[in-house]
Amino acid sequence: MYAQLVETGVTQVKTAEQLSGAEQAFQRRIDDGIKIEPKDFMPEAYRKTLVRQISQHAHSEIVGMLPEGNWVTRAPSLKRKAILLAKIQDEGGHGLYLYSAAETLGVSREDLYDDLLAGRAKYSSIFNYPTLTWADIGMIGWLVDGSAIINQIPLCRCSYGPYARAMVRVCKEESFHQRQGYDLLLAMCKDGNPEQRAMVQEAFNRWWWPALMMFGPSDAESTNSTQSMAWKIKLFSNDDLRQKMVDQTVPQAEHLGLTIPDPDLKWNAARGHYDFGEIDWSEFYAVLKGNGPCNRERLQARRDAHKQGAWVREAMAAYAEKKDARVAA
Ligand code: BYC
Repeated sequence: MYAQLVETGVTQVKTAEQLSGAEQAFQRRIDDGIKIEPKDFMPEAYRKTLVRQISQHAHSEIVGMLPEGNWVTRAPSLKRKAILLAKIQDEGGHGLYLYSAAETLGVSREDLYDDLLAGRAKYSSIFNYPTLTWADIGMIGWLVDGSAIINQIPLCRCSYGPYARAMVRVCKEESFHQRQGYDLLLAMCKDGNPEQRAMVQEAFNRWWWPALMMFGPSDAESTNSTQSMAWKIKLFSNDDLRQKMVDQTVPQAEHLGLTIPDPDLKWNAARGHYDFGEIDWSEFYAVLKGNGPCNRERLQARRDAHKQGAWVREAMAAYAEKKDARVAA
């Protein structure tokens, strides 16, 4: 992760009196639950915040294909290979819907993608971790797609129409992704041998904490949350969604017979939630700065793919030009 290119210009949330007439009317529409569409008035900072979040989200989908792609040739059966291929294709599709949603805000896909390749744009921290064993593929489905669903279901109701609508299909597909991951782990844990169960526990130990980091910094450190929540780009805070993930996942881990790698995890009857240990935020910020285990490898893989795919883009552009010329003639 590197410094983010897009400066949204938001330093603090404006009070009602500081808003212009148009901004007040805009905020009223948001408060009334009316969706904002591309041609509607929107404050520049709202537009930039959406470009930032949607493009980071799109980049995450595209970079997120890499850790799983690593196992396509080594999937243990034809059935698992077909499932994995379908899932990875879905992630590519999500990236494309999201770049399209970002384009409705007046930016170009090429510019956004150049920002990714140049290391100027962020993508989710989680994709900078390696997939060392087949159990890691299960962990991505169960924990990473599981977290993604918790984060993205509320986005189906966010204030910007094109983003909200893109999220509906994305969430349906993420649900299949989560289930295939859990199914794979169930097969290893229930029908597998002791080595396979140990492989799942070892993968769980590596993925648990990075999955919790996906939800972003704690609310106290989340620079964008207050304004994004006022604009209903975000409907829940990072910590609230993280808590939801822990509460939902602990019983699922117990069903698999796994031990949560957190000695401080315990049910708090008074709160009606699990308490859990402190996240190592120094690791999170190191990954954001580009120093995670696979940051350099991930960007290099995207750069190489872009270079190797140049002929396809050129061929398609030449074909489109030829077709246009034929129509004009
Ligand atoms: N990784 O103020 P905050 C998938 C940054 S794809 C990296 O709380 P915000 C899948 C944040 O950008 C899943 N950076 O930010 C795909 C900000 O920096 P900037 C991707 C992170 O935006 C393939 C700074 O930290 N999901 O599921 O209000 C295969 C301060 O944070 C992270 C989405 O993108 C992170 N984890 O909230 C399988 C969902 N967290 O930009 C699966 C849409 C924070 O100011 N995005 N940062 O320089 C969101 O919901 C929000 O952007 C976030 C962060 C909750 C992630």
